[in-house]
Formats: sequence, C-alpha cells, structure tokens
Amino acid sequence: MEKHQQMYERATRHPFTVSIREGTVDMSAFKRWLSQDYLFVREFVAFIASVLLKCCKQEDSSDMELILGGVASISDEISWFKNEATRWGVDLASVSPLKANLEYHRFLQSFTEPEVSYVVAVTTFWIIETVYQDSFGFCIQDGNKTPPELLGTCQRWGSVGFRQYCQSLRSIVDRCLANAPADAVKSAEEAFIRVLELEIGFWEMSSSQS
Ligand code: HMH
Repeated sequence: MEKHQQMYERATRHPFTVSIREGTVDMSAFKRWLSQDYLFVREFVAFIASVLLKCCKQEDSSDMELILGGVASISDEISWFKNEATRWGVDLASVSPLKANLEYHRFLQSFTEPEVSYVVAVTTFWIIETVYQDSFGFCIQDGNKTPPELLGTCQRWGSVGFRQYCQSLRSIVDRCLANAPADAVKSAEEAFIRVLELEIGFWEMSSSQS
C-alpha cells in the first residue's frame, strides 16, 4: 500500500466520491454508479465463490468462515441495491454494463481459473473491498457535507463493521503473503495495482458516461 500510495489515493479519493462528501454530487452520476454497481455485485458473487473454493482447497482452511460471511452478506447487498434503485426510480432490468464495468467483469472472471492461487485471489478480494471501505468511509468522516439521502449508501461500506471485516481480510492477506513464494507475491502486487486501475475506471465511468 505504501509503494502504490499515489494510485491508492486516486482510487479512494476520486472526484466522484469526494463530490458525495462535499454534497455536490451529480445525481444522474450517482444513479449511474448505483445501476452499474448492481451489475458489478452480481459478478462479484461468482468471484467470491471462486475465492472460497480456493480457500477450501488449502490444507489450512481456517479463513473459510470469513469468506463465507462475505458470500452471505452479498445476498443482503443485492436486496439493498434493489430497494435503493426503486427509491431513486432506477430500472435495474434495463441496465447494461458500460465498458469499464465489462472490463472489471472480465478481470473477476479470470479468477475462476484453478491456476490462479489463493494468495492472489484473497489479496484481490481484500483490496476490492478496501477501496469501497476507504472511499465511502471518507464520506462519513468529520467535516462531511454528504446529503442525508446518501448517508445509507456511505454507511453500507463506511461502517465500523465493514472496516473490521476489511481488517480481518487484511490479516489473512498478510499471513498468506508472508508464507508465499516470491512469484506469487509479485502476482498479488500486480493484481492489487490492476484493482486500483479498474476502480478508478469504475468511478470515471460513473461520473461521466463513457
Ligand atoms: C466496483 N468495487 C466495486 N463495487 C463494489 N461494490 C465494491 C468494490 C465493494 O464490494
């Protein structure tokens, strides 16, 4: 995280999420993000399942419960998106994924390959969740002017509970990386950078139709 700090900041202090915090967010951009993220989350289910599968194949599968919790909470998340879409008058049935979202889908799908190791998959999982935790956590920190109607969204990923979940994932990642061969550590770093790029692209897509 220190090595790639600049890029991490671009992903977690993006003008789109900062505009939520400043109370200046363009609501059509917010709705675009909401509908695109619903599609993302549906793909994310299969990704978490692939992380879970790799975890279960490890000799030590003690991480299983936390990752299984991730699978369970995504069910609630999908219901949340549906409710939120209704609230904002967004028709989820008619949404198609935009380019940056499709690119992210392809990346997530690559993890179903058995050749991708557990350490790389769990590192990817951790950073995907952490970008949202940090981005939305900032929207509810001191000095925010986040519109009240968007606080629920920010709480979903910015809550203390979600932060603790990300910290538990981070402990798993730290342990796995400490025991991993150098080439796996390198692949995990590449995946980490790729997630940051994809997250920046996702915010860009949300703020300006592309
Ligand atoms: C694009 N990244 C994106 N969407 C999400 N919902 C998360 C991360 C966190 O779950």
